[in-house]
Amino acid sequence: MYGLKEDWELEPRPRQYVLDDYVGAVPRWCSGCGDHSVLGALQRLARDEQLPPEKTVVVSGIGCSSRFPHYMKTYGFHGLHGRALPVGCGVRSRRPDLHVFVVTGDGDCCAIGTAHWIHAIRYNMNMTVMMLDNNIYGLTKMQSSPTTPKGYRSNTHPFGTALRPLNPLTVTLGITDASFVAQTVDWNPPHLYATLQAAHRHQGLSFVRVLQRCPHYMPKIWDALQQDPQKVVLLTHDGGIRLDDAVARTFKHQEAHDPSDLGGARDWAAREDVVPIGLFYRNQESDRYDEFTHHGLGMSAADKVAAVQRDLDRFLID
Ligand SMILES: Cc1ncc(C[n+]2csc(CCOP(=O)(O)OP(=O)(O)O)c2C)c(N)n1
Ligand code: SF4
Ligand SMILES: [Mg+2]
Repeated sequence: MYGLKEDWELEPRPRQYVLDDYVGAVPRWCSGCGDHSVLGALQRLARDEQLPPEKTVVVSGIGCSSRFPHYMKTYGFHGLHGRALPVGCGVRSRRPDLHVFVVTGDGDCCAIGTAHWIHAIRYNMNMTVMMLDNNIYGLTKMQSSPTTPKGYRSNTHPFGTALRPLNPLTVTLGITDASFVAQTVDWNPPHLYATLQAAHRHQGLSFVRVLQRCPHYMPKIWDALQQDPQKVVLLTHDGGIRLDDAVARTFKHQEAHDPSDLGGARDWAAREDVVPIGLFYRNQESDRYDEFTHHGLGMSAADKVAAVQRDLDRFLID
C-alpha cells in the first residue's frame, strides 16, 4: 500500500529487557564488599531469565545486605530486622504471579529472625532466599553474629566470642520439607550465578548461603579459602549446580554428591575441615504451603460470600 514500508509491523514486539532495566540506585556498600557481586549476579540472572521488573519483588530485612531492594529496579520491600522471610511468604501467599527473591544476613536470618527462618523453610513457598553470610553484624558496626567464628574479637566480645558458630546449612537441612539447600561464595561469579539460576528455577523455597566478604569488619576471614585450592570442595553431580568445563576445571578439589541424598547432604554440611560449595539437597516432592494459600484466589467477591453462606448454612437448625 502506498506510503507503508514493507517491514512495518502492526503487532507490538514483546519487550526485550536489558541489564539497565534492573539497575536501581547506586549501592552504598564499601568497596570490595561481596554484596556488590551478589547484586551483579541477580541483575544478570533477571536479564537472562527475562523477568519482567514489574513482576519481580526483592524483599529484605535490615542490615548492609538488606539494602539490596534499593539497588534493583524492581518492586522491593526493605522490611524489619529479622522479618524478611515472613514478608516474602506474605507476598508469595497472595501473588503467585510474582518472582520473589529474599535477601537476608546472618544476623537477620540466624539471630533475630530464627523462628521465621525455620517456619519459612517448612512452608516451602516458591521463592529464592539468599543468605549473605559475612559472619558479623556489618550495618551496626561489628557485633558478633551466630556465625562468627569462635574467638573472633568483636564489639560485643572484645576478648573473642565464647561459642562455636551455628551452622546455617545443617540447621536448614534439619527442617521438615527443606527442598533446596545450596552454598556458594561471592568471589566466584560463575558459581554464584549458576547457583542462583538453579535456585530460581527450583519450584519451592531455595535457600542459598552465600559466603560473603566484609573487608571492613572481617578482613582476611576468607583468605585461607581463596589461597588454598584444596579447602573449597566443589560438589558435582548431573542434578547439581552445572558449570562450564572451563570454570569447573579451576576447582582443584571436587567430590561427587547426589543432591537427592539427604544424609549425605547433612554430612557435607557438617564438615569443618573444608568448605563444600554446590547443591547439597533438592527435593521437588516437598509439600508447598503456597499451593494451599493460593486456593480461591481467582474467586469473585460474590462467589466468596456465597461460599461462606453455604458453610454457615451447614449449621442451620431446622
Ligand atoms: C528490632 C531490631 N533490633 C536490632 C536492630 C539493629 N540492627 C540493625 S542491622 C543489625 C544486624 C545486621 O547484621 P546482618 O543481618 O548479618 O547483616 P549485615 O549488615 O552483616 O549484612 C542489627 C542488630 C534493628 N534494626 N532492629
Ligand atoms: S560493612 Fe561490611 S558488609 Fe557492610 S557494606 Fe561494608 S564491607 Fe559490606
Ligand atoms: Mg552479617
